[in-house]
Amino acid sequence: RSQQGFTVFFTGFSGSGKSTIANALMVKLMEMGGRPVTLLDGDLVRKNLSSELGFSKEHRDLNIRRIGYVASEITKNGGIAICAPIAPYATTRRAVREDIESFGAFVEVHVATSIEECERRDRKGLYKLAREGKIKEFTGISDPYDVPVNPELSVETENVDVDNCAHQVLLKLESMGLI
Ligand code: GGZ
Repeated sequence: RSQQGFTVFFTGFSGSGKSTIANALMVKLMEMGGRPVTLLDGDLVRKNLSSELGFSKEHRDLNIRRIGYVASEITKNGGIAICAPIAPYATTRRAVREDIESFGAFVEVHVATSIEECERRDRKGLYKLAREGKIKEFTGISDPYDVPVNPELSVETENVDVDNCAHQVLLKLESMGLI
C-alpha cells in the first residue's frame, strides 16, 4: 500500500553518481507530494553524524549502521529515506536491510559505474591522491567493495544520464507498489 514507508539505499564507488541520482530522485519524489522525503547523503552524514569516524572497516560499518538506524526510524513513521553512502560491505548492507524491512521496504540500488570510469572522471581528485598513497584505504583502489549480488535495481552513469537513472528508480518503486 502507498502508505508504507520505505528506504532507497544507493551503494557504489566514490564518484559513481550516487549523490547526483539521489538528489534527482528526491526532487521527483517531493514533486509527487504526500510523504516527507529525507536524503541522507554520504557527505552530509559524514559531516553531521559521523564526523569522528575514518575509513577502517569498523568505522565504515558504524557509519552505515547509523545511517541505517535513521533510515529505519523514517521508514517506521511512513516516510521516505534516501541513503547514498559507498557502503562497501555486503554483510553490513544486509544488516541494515534486515533492520529496515521490519518497518517497511528496503530498495537497494547499485550504482554500478565502473572503477575505471570513476577514476577517469576523478571529479574531486581523490583517486589521484589514493594512487599516490596520500589517501589510504580508498575504496576500489586500496580497499574492498563487495559488489551487490541481488540488488532491487542496478544503474550506471557511463552510458545513461542521471535523470534517466532517477527515472529507473521511480519505475522500480512503482512496480513494487511503493508509490
Ligand atoms: C572512500 C573516501 C575515503 C576512502 C575519503 N575511501 O567522493 P566522495 O569522497 O564525496 O565520497 C567518498 C566519501 C565516502 O564516505 P562514505 O560515508 O560514503 O563511505 S562509507 O560508506 O564507506 O562509510 C569520498 C570520501 O568520503 N573519502 N576517504 N578512504 N572514500
